[in-house]
Amino acid sequence: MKILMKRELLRAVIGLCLIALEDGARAEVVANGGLEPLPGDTFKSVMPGASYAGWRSVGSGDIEFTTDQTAVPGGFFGPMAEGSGCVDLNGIRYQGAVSQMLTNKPGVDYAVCFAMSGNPGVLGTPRRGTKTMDVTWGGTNVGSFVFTHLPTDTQTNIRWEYHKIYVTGTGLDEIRFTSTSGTYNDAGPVIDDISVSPLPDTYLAVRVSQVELCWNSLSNFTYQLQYRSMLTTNLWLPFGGPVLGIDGVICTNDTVVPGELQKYYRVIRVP
Ligand SMILES: [Ca+2]
Repeated sequence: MKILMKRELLRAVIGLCLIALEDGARAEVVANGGLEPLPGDTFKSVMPGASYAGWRSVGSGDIEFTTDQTAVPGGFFGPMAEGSGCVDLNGIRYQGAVSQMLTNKPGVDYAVCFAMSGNPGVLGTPRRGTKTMDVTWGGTNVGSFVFTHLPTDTQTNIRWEYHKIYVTGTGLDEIRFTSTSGTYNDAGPVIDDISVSPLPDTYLAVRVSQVELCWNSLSNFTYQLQYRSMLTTNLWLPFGGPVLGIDGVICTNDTVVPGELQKYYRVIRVP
């Protein structure tokens, strides 16, 4: 029951991110945003300056691709926010960073969405101090993020928090996730499920939702408003009932239904 509740919560948190991204056409701007290791690897330490699985290790310390097949005291590391792998930005030598050059469309706004957690440390040697991380886009800091541990956090009970930031493409931009967490050499902020999706263009639509139909009338006469359209096979049909003239202008309204075919009106005097 407890596991089920955790999964439900995770699904709800993931849902928040996906709903927001449904606005934009989802495109794979980022490669291996799921931070999955290469086939055959269940764990991979990547030294500064080295590249691995689409990402480059660019911090002062190494980073670790960790998976749900990475054995830790008490079981396996996880669960992941997505797939079976994630990255701990503090490998073994304090703050690391990962980066990727992203080809994008200049001037287009993008939503960057990712899941963040923290490595709570090996069972019996907790490292539950707050984990912090900066995200840069094209070298500019676009967000600083904090993950606060609960006393119950363990490496077999990873909790994820989703974040979303907005950036603008210049054609080719570096995205970088940098640990600013220096409390522990080997337990830093953990990231997973990175997506970069274009936002839809903002547009303005002008629509007429109603027309006003007015005609001049004389008392002692009765008038009948009529309409026709493709739906009436172009036959004139009454619009409302007969109306007595008032020696003045009579007006009424008709609703214009979105997508409705062209509609014609006329008014006739009835005996
Ligand atoms: Ca993953």
